[in-house]
Parts: sequence; structure tokens; C-alpha cells
Amino acid sequence: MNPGKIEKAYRLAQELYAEFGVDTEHALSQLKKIAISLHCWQGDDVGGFEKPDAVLSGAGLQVTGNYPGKARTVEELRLDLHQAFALIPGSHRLNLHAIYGEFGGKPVDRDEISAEHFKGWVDWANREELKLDFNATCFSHPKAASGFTLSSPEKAVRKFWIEHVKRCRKISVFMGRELKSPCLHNLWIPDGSKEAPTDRWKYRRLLKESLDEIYEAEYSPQQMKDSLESKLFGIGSESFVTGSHEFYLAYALSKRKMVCLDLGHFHPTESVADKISAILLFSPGIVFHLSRGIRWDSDHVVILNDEIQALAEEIIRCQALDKVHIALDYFDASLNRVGAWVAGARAALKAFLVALLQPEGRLRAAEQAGNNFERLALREEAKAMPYGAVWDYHCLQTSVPQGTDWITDIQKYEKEVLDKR
Ligand code: RNT
Ligand code: ZN
Repeated sequence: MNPGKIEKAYRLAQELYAEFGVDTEHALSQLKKIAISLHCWQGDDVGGFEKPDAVLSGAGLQVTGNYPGKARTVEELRLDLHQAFALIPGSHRLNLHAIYGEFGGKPVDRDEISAEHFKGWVDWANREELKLDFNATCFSHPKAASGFTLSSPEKAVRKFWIEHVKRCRKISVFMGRELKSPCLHNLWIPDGSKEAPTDRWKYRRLLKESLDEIYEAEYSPQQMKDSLESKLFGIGSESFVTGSHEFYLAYALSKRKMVCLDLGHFHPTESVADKISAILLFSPGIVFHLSRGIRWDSDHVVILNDEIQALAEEIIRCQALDKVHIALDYFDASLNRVGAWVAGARAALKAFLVALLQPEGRLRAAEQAGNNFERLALREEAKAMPYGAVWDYHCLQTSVPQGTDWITDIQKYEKEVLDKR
């Protein structure tokens, strides 16, 4: 796109927004502070590097599609990530899973991993000026095949996963310390069952005991922070999930940890946005996994839809930007994977921009005066404001492609790099 035209459109939009009661420069300065944690697992369909051709299994999670060009090695994944980050405005983070360590072709079981396997990632992140987040991987493993990990009735199985998660927390400390930015360690486990158990209490008690052991070690919040991710149901865990929302909300609050709310893990009509003001009154922060569920936790690429919009608006309205951690979480193998990363990240950032461009002062005044009509009408008018001109200007300022140019860049990368794999 022509920079002159973008600049001109922005100046006009800036005037229109000012008349509407919105300062676009302030909105852009806020937007620049938002860091999104890009999920490494979109690049290779949640395979990881434990062994060649590793595939996602036993988690009730599904990746569909076999679009060519999947990253097969750590080098390919880094190349793809580098390309993705180059098309996303702002400075962001990378979210790694434990299975993405560099194991040097040797079998290293999950209860044996340590910081040395992630040194290469830390060095790379340093070079790329990225910060890292981390996740224990409690799936795609024979010891998760029963459908239970930390809440398994088998002591040896619990012990194995407890050791894994403890090590993952230590690796997070290493990442946070080396990169001088707290590393978020998020814990999600697949535990649950197809049919209703008779003894739900037992599984939840076992999970609580496992977690108590895992979180016994306390680390500096300057180096790492913990979050726990709930789920409503999964394939194979339709009737019961040990780590439900109520379980983790109660657990996290009692231990001063954060919950991770994944947009695909709630009833389809349940508003995750509505939970923010409720939880933040009692919790130091919230983690979000941005995803798009279609009928169920289907992990579709994030787009600028009402749900994402409502979430961004609530975060802004609660003045919670410094209390939330935003990560992407979806896996689509039916289209260009690098494109999927960029499309989702740009959509999420756009949602925040639109939220920052709301006429907050006027909306609050109308609400306070009891003028519900004006509040409704202003929200409707906000939808027709020229946010696209502000977005393009933001891309121009941060030196990433504007308008549809990034689509061409993805297609070029596909031809030159992905197609040759
Ligand atoms: C699963 C959770 C979890 C995973 C990743 C790979 O339902 O959403 O966050 O998607 O850890
Ligand atoms: Zn998630």
C-alpha cells in the first residue's frame, strides 16, 4: 500500500475520531504495549521434537488437515516463526510446549527434561528479541493413554507427571531469568472420562494433591508465573473433566495463582468476557487462550468476531491490560500454517484496537445519566468508525505490511520455502 495514502487516511480518521470523543494517538500508544504469546504448536500440528513424525494423541484434541509445508525440525519451525513475527505489528512472545525441546536425537522422557534442552530456544529468543512462555505437555504420551495424568488413580502415573510439571516450572524459571521477563507456565491436563465416574470426588482430590506437590516450590514472580487451564469437555472426556472451571478457579484463588480461560472451553453461549471483572477482584491476573470454537472446542483460527471483540473491550474497560496475559491457542492444518498464525494474531490485535477506539468517556457519561438509548446508539456508531485507517497506520509505523500486503508475503513464503519441504 502507498504510505502517503495511509498517512492521509489516518489524519482524516484521527479528526473523525476526535469529534467522536476518541484520541487515536492514545489508543495506538496503548496498543503498542500489548504482547501476544504466539503458540509454537500451530507450526507443526502439535507434533513437537521428541521423535520424528510425532503426532498429537490421547488428549481429546484434534488437528485436522494435511496442508503441505509443515515444520519438521526446530530450524524450520524457527524460520516459520520468524516469518510470522515479521508480519505482526508490535513486540510479542513465543509460547513453547515441553515437547519442543532440543533433545539431540536421544530419547529424553518427560520426567527427564531440563533447562539444557531449551537453551537453544532461549538463545534464539534473545537474537529475535522475543520473550518466552512455557507449557508442560501432559498428552501425546503412553502414560497419558488412560485419559488420566495428574489425577490418575495409579500412583506411579501421577508421580511421573508431577515430576514432569515440576521440571517444566524450573525450565520456566530459566527462561524468565535469562530473558529478563517473567515466563508464564500454563498447566493443562487432559484428565477426564467418556462416561460419568461414580467417584468424582476421588479424581479431584487426587488432582489437588498432585498440584499441591507441584506448587510446593515457590519461584520469584520476576522469573515465572503459574496458570491453570480448565476445560468443559473434550472428545473422550464428555461426561467428566477433573480440571473443571470451578476446580481451578477455587484452586488458583486459594494459592494466588492465575486461571487460564480458553475461549473454546466454555458453554457456547457463556461469555468469557463477563468473567473478567468477577475474577480480577480476587485474583492477581488472568491468562487467556484466544481460540475460536465452532460448536465445540474446535480450535479454529482466531478471527475478529463478537467474542474476541467483547473480550478485548472488557479488558480495556476494566483497565486490566497489565493484569492479563494473552496467548493464542488453535491448530489448523488445513491451510498455510504461517498464515494461520499471522491471521489470528492480527485479528486479536485489531480487536484490541477497536476496543481502544471506543468513546469510553461518552459511554460512561451516558450510562451514569441513565441514558441507555444514547449508550446503545454510541456503541452502534462506533462500529462504523474508520478503524481500518488507524490499523494501517499502526502497521506502517511498526514497519509491517499494511492492508492486504501480508497475504502476498505469506504466499511468497509458501512458494519459496514451504512448498520445497
Ligand atoms: C487443550 C488446551 C491446551 C492446548 C495446548 C496445546 O484443550 O486448550 O491449552 O490447546 O496446551
Ligand atoms: Zn488452551
